[in-house]
Amino acid sequence: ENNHKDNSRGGLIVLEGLDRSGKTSQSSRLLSHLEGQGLSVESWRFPDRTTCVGNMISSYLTNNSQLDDRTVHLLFSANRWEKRSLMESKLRSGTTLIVDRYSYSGVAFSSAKGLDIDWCKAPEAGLLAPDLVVYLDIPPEKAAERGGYGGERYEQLEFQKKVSQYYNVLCDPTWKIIDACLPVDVVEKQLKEFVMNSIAICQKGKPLSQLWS
Ligand code: DGP
Ligand code: NA
Ligand code: NA
Repeated sequence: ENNHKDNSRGGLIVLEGLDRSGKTSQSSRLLSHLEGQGLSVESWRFPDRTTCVGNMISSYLTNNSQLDDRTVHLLFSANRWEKRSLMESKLRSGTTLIVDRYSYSGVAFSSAKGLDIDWCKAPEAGLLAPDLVVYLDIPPEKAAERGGYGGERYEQLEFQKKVSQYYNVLCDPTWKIIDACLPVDVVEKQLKEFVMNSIAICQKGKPLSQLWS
């Protein structure tokens, strides 16, 4: 197994990007690859629509309910908080988590509505910090061309343009950016390389840390 050291752990790998940037299909390719390497790995996504909070979020996203912008922001955050302890125990037990969207989506999507960015970051502080953030970079116009959007609340070009601007604000030099317009196999190859490096560092006992605190 991976437990060469007591403090060996799994990696917290986060994929971010606009809607239709390819995160979901890349996560599943990555999952198969890592499983094939014999690693303990799970694929997660936020929002996790299976919980009570997630149900409220899902109903909002599908336009089956209306919620105040700050209220929905806090629900998305609560949806990450309700998974925090499980996330920590999985990582400590050596399982790598590939997470499709995290706090950066939280901040980028809510700021794009006009909410103050620092107000948006505040409830995310203290969640586990990712070991790796990979941003699948796609121009909003290109994303919109990809077979159209599914019709959920945020899936509109003008809104996605604003989200992309806020991702730019959040992006720091530790993020790995992949051009999501490249062929899927090329994106997959680049992603694997970033992820394998990050997991190796976590296996050597990199301490867990907290986001924005
Ligand atoms: P997905 O299941 O990845 O398609 O996400 C659903 C939609 O919700 C998508 O448009 C991105 C958006 N979203 C994801 N996380 C958050 C969040 O924390 N806050 C807000 N406001 N929107 C989010
Ligand atoms: Na979506
Ligand atoms: Na998505």
